[in-house]
Amino acid sequence: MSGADATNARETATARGARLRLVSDLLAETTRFFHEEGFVQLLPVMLGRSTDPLGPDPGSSILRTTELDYLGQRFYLMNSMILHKQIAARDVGRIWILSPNVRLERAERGSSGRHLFEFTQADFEIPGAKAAEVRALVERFYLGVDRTVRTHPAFAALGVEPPRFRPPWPVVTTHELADRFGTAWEEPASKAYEQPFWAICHRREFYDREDPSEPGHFLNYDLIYPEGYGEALSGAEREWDAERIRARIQRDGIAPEAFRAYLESAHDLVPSAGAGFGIERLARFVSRASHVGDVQLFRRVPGEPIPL
Ligand code: ASN
Repeated sequence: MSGADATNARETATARGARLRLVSDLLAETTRFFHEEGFVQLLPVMLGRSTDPLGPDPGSSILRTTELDYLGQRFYLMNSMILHKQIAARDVGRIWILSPNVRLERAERGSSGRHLFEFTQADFEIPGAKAAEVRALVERFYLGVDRTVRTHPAFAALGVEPPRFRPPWPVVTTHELADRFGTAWEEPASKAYEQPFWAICHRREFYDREDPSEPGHFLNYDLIYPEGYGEALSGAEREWDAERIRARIQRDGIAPEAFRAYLESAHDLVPSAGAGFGIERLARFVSRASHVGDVQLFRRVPGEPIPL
């Protein structure tokens, strides 16, 4: 190894160590926050009899959901725990989970800077909550993140300044965003903003509630990071009426067999709202990493060769 190569390798190892320490401290802050807000932490499931269809959603591009047969039953690897969260909110109350998700994204997504085929989201659900209450909770969470990063030693090691979080953040409909930035608004809109913003009213998965008083209007919300970093979080008030859920599954044209187990468990769901935010995307944004894979020790970037 030349002297320059050795210096680069040392710098890379220092940056990696700093980012891993930051991820660890962001996890500690996330745990502290949900604990103080009165949530029960559940352990994740990784295999389910039904999972998130991740569609129809213009932002989703998975090749397929991974399935396996085990002792006479069909299981799916978790795209997300959304369906389990609804049951958990009904049975337990305010819950949160550090949930590993496997999403087999297309190889092209590897260059977006923000896609991984395996990542962890902090996923929470609140019985009886409305969208505005969830957005306020998330904004409180980011004030804690702001305090954590302000004094964190990783930034001196990385030679970057963490962003400041100054909620409350603007709420914009996807219709307004599409008018201003085109249908693929996420990246240009993210580049145009200097603070995070909320994008509301996405037409997507059956579990996001359609406003009964305004059909075609959806009671969901995404938090978008500024400066081109893109989506941070997605969430919604949920569709909880079994008949409406059935009708939405049919309207979306998705195979009902994959949701039979969910529909059997979903008989007396309660109204709820929640969201999930990617831990790696949070760490990427605050540490100004060029790729979300840079905050993982074992990179899971679509299309890259994976050593282990
Ligand atoms: N976690 C998201 C939610 O709560 C769902 C997802 O990850 N697709 O709505």
